[in-house]
Amino acid sequence: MKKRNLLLMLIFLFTLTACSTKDNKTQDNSLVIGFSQSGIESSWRKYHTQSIRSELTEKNQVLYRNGYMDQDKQIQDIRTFIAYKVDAIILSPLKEDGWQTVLQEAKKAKIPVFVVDRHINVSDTDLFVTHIGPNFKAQGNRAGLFVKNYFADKKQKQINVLELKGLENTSVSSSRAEGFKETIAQDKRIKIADELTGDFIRAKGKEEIQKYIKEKDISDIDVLYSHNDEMTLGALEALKNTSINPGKDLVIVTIDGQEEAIEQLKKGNINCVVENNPDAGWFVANALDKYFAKEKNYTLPKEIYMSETVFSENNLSSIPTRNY
Ligand code: GZL
Repeated sequence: MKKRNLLLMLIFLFTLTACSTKDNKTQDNSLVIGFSQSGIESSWRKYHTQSIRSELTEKNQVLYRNGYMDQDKQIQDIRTFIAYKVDAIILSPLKEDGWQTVLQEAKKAKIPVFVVDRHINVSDTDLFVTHIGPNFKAQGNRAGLFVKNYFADKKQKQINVLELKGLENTSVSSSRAEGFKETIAQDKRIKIADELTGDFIRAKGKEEIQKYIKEKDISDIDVLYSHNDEMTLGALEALKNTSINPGKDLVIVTIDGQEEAIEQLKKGNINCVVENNPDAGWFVANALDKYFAKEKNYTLPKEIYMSETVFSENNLSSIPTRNY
């Protein structure tokens, strides 16, 4: 009889300990999170990183890895997170393709993946919990709408656009191009005369415009549509050595909303800045909370869009401080 009571006591004590350990984890709520960022190519990107890291670090341990615009390094970083058995992975992908295999490894390890900023192209959307970021196509639409409205009351027979695109094979570049094209099609005079690629990098944007000035006649161009402020600021540097008056002879439309671009907008050298909100921290922390709360009958939406607007001479006085 005594042995039986002893065994029952041991089982009871073990159960108590197991529950209390589990409860501690639940009460503590803190997670170990792997955060793979694509790079540090723009002030926008640096703020995006800081917003997510500072918000998540309040309650969790964050293992941050900078991919330095190298997808192979990002994939290696994700494998490190899997080996470390993190509770969740935040992926800010450089490119759209090439994630299927490593995300299948994360799924096999039962580690949820949250995609932020640019999107990924995978056959099985169960490989990530949700995508949190801007609506890049809408940003392209807004840029196109500014151009359409700018020329609406002008008699010009043809309006030539030079498009300075971001990094190829990324959802952001293809969607910003698609949205812009869709909206300018409403005015048959507006045509994309030429396309350059600046990889979202200031120096490359400057180099591409310098080359264009040498090889073609930039005075034939009415609009520069640039996929991000860094490349636009590089283009403005290149235009300094020409007789072109940016913002007057050449309408300039850019995306992001960096402080430096707003300063050029206020000087009249840029005509329109489409906001691209980098402040993703709260959205990411909220999505993690909801996911791990495992509330009955609640699943996160596959897309969580961030709010953003457009800045031009019409609302110069109400542009919030940019912080990036
Ligand atoms: C879009 C983001 C882009 C920014 C650029 O949200 O991926 O990458 O527009 C950055 O500044 O390089």
